[in-house]
Amino acid sequence: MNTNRLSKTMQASLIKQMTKENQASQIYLALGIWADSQGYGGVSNFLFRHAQEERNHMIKIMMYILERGGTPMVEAVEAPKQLPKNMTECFNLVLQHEIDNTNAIYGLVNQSMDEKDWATWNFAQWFVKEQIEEEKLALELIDKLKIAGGDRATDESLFALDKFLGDAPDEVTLARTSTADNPE
Ligand code: OFO
Repeated sequence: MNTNRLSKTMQASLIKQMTKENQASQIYLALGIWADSQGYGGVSNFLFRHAQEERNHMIKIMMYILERGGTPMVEAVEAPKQLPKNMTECFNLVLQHEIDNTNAIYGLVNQSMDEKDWATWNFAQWFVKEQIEEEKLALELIDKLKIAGGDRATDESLFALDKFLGDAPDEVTLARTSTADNPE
């Protein structure tokens, strides 16, 4: 008896999304390293926390595939290609990345509808909601930087922004209940 409750195509798409989340984690790590090298410890800390969150997303999908009787796969990820030249570019990359990922999640939702796989449709809704939060967070970062003066922000205002992000309550536990220990 076939105990895999996922279609072959759905399993492949979920594995692809696992890889995308893992890739996202690498991107956030690279951005965090960049921010730290520029002296923005608060921003880098924020980005590192977010890298962990993206990894949790990968684990969440992995657990779902297992629960459905499927076989997840850990695929290779590419080294992040683009590093920012300044903080505006850094936050724009964050937003662009989140929008790309939202589109990938929408692809999963569409596929689950086409396949009438309502379990996966239901599972994917968590990510739809999560992406709303993540895009909102990225937009807020851009707004805050604009208020600080954007590319012309003074060292003082960048210092304040850096401190704010370093001290920010863990908004980035956006995967809130999902961790490597508890991938809900
Ligand atoms: Fe996985 O949420 Fe951002 O990309």
